[in-house]
Amino acid sequence: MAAGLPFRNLQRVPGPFLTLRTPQASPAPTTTPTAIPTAAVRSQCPYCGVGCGLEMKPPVENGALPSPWTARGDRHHPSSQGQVCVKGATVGETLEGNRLTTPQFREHRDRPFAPISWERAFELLEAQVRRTLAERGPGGLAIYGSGQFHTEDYYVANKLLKGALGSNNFDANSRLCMSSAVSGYVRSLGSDGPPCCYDDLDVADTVLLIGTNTAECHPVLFQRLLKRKRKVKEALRLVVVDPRATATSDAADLHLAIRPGSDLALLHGLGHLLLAKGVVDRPYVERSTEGFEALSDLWASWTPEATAACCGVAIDDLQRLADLWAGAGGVLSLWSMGVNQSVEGSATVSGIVNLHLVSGQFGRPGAGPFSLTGQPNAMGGREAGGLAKLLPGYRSVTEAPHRAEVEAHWGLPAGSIAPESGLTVWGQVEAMERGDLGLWWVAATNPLVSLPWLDRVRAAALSCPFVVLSEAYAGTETAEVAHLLLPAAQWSEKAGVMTNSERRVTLCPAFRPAPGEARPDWAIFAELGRRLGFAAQFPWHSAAEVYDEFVALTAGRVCDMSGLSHSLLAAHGPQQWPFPAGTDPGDGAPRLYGDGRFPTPSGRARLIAEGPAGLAEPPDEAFPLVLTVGRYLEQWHTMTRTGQVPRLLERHAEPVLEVHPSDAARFGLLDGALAEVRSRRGAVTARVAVTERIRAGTVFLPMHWGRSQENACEANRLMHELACPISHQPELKAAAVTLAPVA
Ligand SMILES: Nc1nc2c(c(=O)[nH]1)N[C@H]1C(S)=C(S)[C@@H](COP(=O)(O)OP(=O)(O)OC[C@H]3O[C@@H](n4cnc5c(=O)[nH]c(N)nc54)[C@H](O)[C@@H]3O)O[C@H]1N2
Ligand SMILES: Nc1nc2c(c(=O)[nH]1)N[C@H]1C(S)=C(S)[C@@H](COP(=O)(O)OP(=O)(O)OC[C@H]3O[C@@H](n4cnc5c(=O)[nH]c(N)nc54)[C@H](O)[C@@H]3O)O[C@H]1N2
Ligand code: SF4
Ligand SMILES: [Mo]
Repeated sequence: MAAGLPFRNLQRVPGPFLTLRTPQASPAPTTTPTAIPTAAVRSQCPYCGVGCGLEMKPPVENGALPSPWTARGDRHHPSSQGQVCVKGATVGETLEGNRLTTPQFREHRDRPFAPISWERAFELLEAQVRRTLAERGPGGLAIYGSGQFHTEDYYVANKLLKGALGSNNFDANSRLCMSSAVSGYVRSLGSDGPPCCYDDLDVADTVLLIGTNTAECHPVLFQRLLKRKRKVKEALRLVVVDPRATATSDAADLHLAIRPGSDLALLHGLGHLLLAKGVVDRPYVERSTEGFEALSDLWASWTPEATAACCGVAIDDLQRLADLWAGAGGVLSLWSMGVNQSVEGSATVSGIVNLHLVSGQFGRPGAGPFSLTGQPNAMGGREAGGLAKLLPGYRSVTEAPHRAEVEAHWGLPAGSIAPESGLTVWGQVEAMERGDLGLWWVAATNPLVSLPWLDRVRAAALSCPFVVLSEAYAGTETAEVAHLLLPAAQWSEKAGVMTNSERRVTLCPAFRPAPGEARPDWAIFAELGRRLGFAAQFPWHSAAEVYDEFVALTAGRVCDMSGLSHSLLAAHGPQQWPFPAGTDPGDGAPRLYGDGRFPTPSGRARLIAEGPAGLAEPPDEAFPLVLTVGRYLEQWHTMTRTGQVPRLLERHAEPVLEVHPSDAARFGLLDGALAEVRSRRGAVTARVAVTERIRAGTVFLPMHWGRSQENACEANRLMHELACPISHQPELKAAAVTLAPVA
């Protein structure tokens, strides 16, 4: 083993950490259970950020093959009250098939993988980390993780990379998903953390659903709204803003089919009309906000005429929207990727928050700006510091006091954590192109389907000297570019904690054995940490111990969870944060900022006045249409799990390109025939559905079918990488394309 680590940042890291020490004996690597429980087990659904409670029933042996674990809604889970959708209900059928069961390695990408031992896998990892540090320094290491990690996985990965190894190049697929919501909340309110809760859905009287197909992507929340609406139609008004008609807009009182990328203009235009109606909570604005003057000047310029022209909607519809907002006792805004995945995502999130603050629709039941998180633990990732600029407890690597607090907690010398933001995932791709990365470690995400501009990502990854993939399943698209595959124990096989959209934390217990030699992600990161000489930093024997260390670091922060532990969650069920030490079970806060005080230097929320700039790649003569990419109810992302359940493929057996009749006529396309969709970056072929449900000039593809699927249609070969300059979230909802019939 190499005796020293010649290249750790010599100025920054004094003392013993310059030399990596001899490997230490390791605690048992996994927490997977040996005995299968006989009674039902409670957990959180591992799919979307609604975070429904599931009750998992063990297999029954009836002579033949044992049945899979079966799932049903957990009536005791406060977030979902017994409800589930088709994905949650079928999760038991996805757990066994097609799993990765041993580490595998190949030296060259043109060779097949060969199974290796964990011992050998760690030798390879350790050697590559040491080589990279020696040749390129900490900046040559990068990890790309996922909102499907448990909080413990996130915490340990970040401690390893940002703490022990001195590289902030940890990013997660939340970059593609929630980072505009994070930066929007931080800029407007001073901190991340959605201020609302699901009970607000039961008391709001107008709900604005902007850039979200809630019916398909957060179905249990949508059913909760529909149930109320069915009882008393007038009790609840739904407004949907989406360039497509969707299952969500089908239930709406008002659907604004805006031009893609024009949301910010719409919000400012709504502000204009609210000002004109005098819907301004003056005392609140004066006491609790700053920046009103600049915002009202900006709103003044967004007349109904200007707004309608920019958004491509009728002035009457704008007026109706303003009337609904003005007349409502409680307005709740829900949003998701149609807002976040935009070059002006952060400004648009703040645009939503602005309207709530100014009109007094904030901080009380049934009112507020409520970001719907995508993944089951996107929230936990934010809490644990799972983006390139973050540290645990909603801290930032660029704040010296934050670094010092975390270094002290981690038992690392001052200066161990680098003071600059690390590489975002697209920054990691560009770093590979430049030859700057010696190790790209992808875990719990499938970027060879989900990142934009896939041909470029593939070439970049293939040029990287060492790509590691921690995966639960075999044969994913990203495995094609990897050297080393690490089999991951997944949800149900490892204990861990997830936080859902309403800040509710649920313990997900381990109740099935992991297949083969699969290990929990956190245990893999911790083992490597010990082998690199950081035995004191990675000492845990269980996820519960990891969690205890993490929550202690949140004390006094907005996301204070210092009163939580695995044992408390096991005994008392899911809890909402803030939950400081000493909080009684059930006494977490349903809402934030009800007192009108905000964690900004002035204690006031900031009204952000930024005008819209439009799409990064607007349509033009050569590429006259806007392609938007989204989801189907029955499929989860890149289909590694849901693609295994035949029932889930019934409604959409293949991806379908939605085209408006006028565009179909213009490009000579017939319903049911094949079309080529071409952008500046590549082309794919898809089956056409001619439908009035999409706005003319816009076409839609689902994101799910990557190139390993039978009906492959890699939508993201077409997408560009241009991103919001504040959140660095790419504009995954819009690229300019053209169409042609395929013979
Ligand atoms: N069934 C299912 N549910 C899921 C997931 C899944 O894969 N499958 N994934 C989860 C994850 S990680 C996420 S992030 C969420 C995503 O949840 P959503 O954001 O609701 O889902 P999408 O289909 O990506 O996009 C939502 C809508 O944005 C619209 N849109 C496109 N461009 C614009 C625009 O410029 N403005 C506006 N206002 N709307 C626009 C699209 O037409 C689409 O209907 O879903 C979560 N839930
Ligand atoms: N054009 C376009 N592109 C998009 C989007 C869009 O709307 N439009 N949406 C974006 C968004 S919001 C998201 S969230 C991403 C999602 O994109 P991805 O994150 O790439 O999608 P998943 O299929 O969920 O990938 C998760 C992987 O982790 C594996 N896995 C599951 N559990 C575990 C575990 O415990 N440990 C490990 N190591 N592996 C595990 C699964 O098998 C799967 O391969 O896509 C983004 N891409
Ligand atoms: S709504 Fe989301 S969390 Fe609930 S069961 Fe469906 S996929 Fe799971
Ligand atoms: Mo997402």
